[in-house]
This record gives sequence, C-alpha cells and structure tokens, in this order.
Amino acid sequence: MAIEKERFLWMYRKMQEIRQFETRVVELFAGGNIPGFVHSYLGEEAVAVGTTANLKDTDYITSTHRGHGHLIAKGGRLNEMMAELYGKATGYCKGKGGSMHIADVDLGILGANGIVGGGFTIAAGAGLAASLQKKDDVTVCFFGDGASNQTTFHEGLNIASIWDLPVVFVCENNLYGISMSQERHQRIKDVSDRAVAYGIPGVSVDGNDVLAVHEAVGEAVKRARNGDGPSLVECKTYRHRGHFEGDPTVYRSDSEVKIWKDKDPIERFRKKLLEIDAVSETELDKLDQEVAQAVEEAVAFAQSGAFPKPEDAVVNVYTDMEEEVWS
Ligand SMILES: Cc1ncc(C[n+]2csc(CCOP(=O)(O)OP(=O)(O)O)c2C)c(N)n1
Ligand SMILES: [Mg+2]
Repeated sequence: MAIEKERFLWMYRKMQEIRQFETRVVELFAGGNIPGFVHSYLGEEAVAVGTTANLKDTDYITSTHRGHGHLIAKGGRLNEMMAELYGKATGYCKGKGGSMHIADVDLGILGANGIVGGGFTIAAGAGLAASLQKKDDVTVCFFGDGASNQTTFHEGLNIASIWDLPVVFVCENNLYGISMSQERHQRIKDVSDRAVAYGIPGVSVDGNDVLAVHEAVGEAVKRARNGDGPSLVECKTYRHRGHFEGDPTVYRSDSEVKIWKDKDPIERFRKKLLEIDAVSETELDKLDQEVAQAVEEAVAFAQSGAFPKPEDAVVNVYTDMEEEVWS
C-alpha cells in the first residue's frame, strides 16, 4: 500500500504540474510574454502521466508539437522549459527551440517535434539501438490521431513489428487534427484497429482515466521489455483548448467541450483517490500548493533570464559544438 500511495501521489503531482504549468503558459501567451506557437496539453494529462508512470529513467520518449505534458511527465524541469518558451538563453535549447523543440537526452526525452508524425521513425531507431546494445530500455512514441495518417506511421510500425523492437506507440486520440474531426480524416473509429496491419497488439482505453492508461501501457511496456515487440495503445481524450493558442475553435460545439470537461482527468483521479481512502484531502491540497509555487518559480526563472546574444545564432544549431564554426 505504501508503494501504491507513493505512485498515486506521483501521478497526481505530475498531472497537476502539467495542468498548472499549461494554465500559466496560456495566460502568459495571451499577455504577450511568450513568442511563437503554443499547443496546450490541458485536458490530456492522464495520457502522458499514466504512460510514463511505467517508465524508468533510461527509457525514452518521442514527443509531438503538443509536447509540454510528455516532457513534464518524463521529468523535464519546469524552469528550463518555461525559459525556453520565453526564448531565453537559460532555456533547454538556449532559447532557440521554443515550445516545439524541447529535448533532454539525459532524461530520455528525444525531443518534441514540429513535424507531425516525426516521432515514429525516431522511436523505431531508439528501439533498434536498445535492441542492438542488448539493453532493456523501452521507447514510447506519443502521437495524435491526425499523425496516424502520415506515411511515417506505417514505416515506424512496420519496421518495429518485423524486428520486434521495444517500442510502445501511444496514440492520443483527441478527436481532431487541427480543425478536422476524426470522422472526416479517417474511416475508422479506433486507431488501435490499425495494429492488425502490423501483427501487433492494439487496444483502446479511456485516456482521461490515468489508471486505465497506466494499466494498458504497462502491459505494452512489459511486452516490449521482454523482447516481445511493439504494441499500439490508443487513449481517447480531448484537448480543453483550441489546436493552438489563438484558435477560434469554430469547428466544435460548446456541448461537446462540456461533455469532455465533465470527464476531467485530474478531478476524476482526485475523487477516486479520496473515495478509496488512498490519500487525504489535506495531502492533495498541500501538493497543489507546492506545484503552484514550483510553477511560479519557473516563471520567475524564465523572466529573469537573458535573451541569447545575436552572435550565438550560429552555435548549437546542428551539433553541441560550443565554438563558433563559421570563422
Ligand atoms: C508534416 C506536417 N504536416 C502538417 C503539419 C501541420 N500540423 C500541425 S499540427 C497538425 C495536426 C495534428 O493532429 P494530431 O496528430 O491529431 O495531433 P493534435 O494536434 O490533435 O494533438 C497539423 C496538420 C505539420 N506540423 N507537419
Ligand atoms: Mg488530434
């Protein structure tokens, strides 16, 4: 029970970190503090957290354009993340990447990715590396329903399946690719049906139930770690915000948004934890406050950092070379 409680609290904390970080990002973006594009992960927290709760530090993830939640769930540091969103030299990519290019290879975070479907073949490559090196590391590839129509989906799943690579493909089916509803962009209801084409297991779960995600991905991770190859896990979820900050969201109804907000993954998990007497309300409230403080610290860290110098524009772009390469 002690271990279970610790795990429950970790899951709750991580979901709160994502919720509060993203809520603050939305406000800061609206206030003109954050340049570029922001794709909010609000509402999808259970997918990232239920998934990474199965991973060890040396396991890998590939992420997407909507990546903040994945990075936080895999241990990404809020300070450097927020500074990166601000475009500051103190950020993860020294201010040159922004929201869609945050990576931390030491934490197994192989990168957010502005290219839809860009993660499939990177994940297969990471899986191949682990397999050749005889390591038991697993790679999770997060991707959206829209990305499941990309050619790289086929390439990644096919190569992973024929070589039994230790990769878990986690689909975040939030019912839309930008403004295009799933029923308009593909004939199937369950992206997990596509697993059949690769001869691998495919399941669909309630992506707003962190424990359901944890269990389904847990099975897939176990399989991958045992050398039994990849799986596809589809998590049905919904984004609370538009596709990007500034999206007028004319393509979806208020009633649809309400249905999904009523299935809020954090409220549901909190209620469940209290119902089963796993933790007390005081413990959860304290945790909420600690997270709020950490997020405010991240904002302060981001605001106090300097912007990169113009002459640094050509360093750390393609490699980690610190020296000026153009002289
Ligand atoms: C290769 C490529 N094509 C198109 C785009 C433009 N684009 C950005 S996000 C997106 C939709 C992605 O939908 P989905 O995979 O369902 O992810 P979600 O945004 O719903 O999380 C598109 C088409 C892109 N970034 N990359
Ligand atoms: Mg989508």
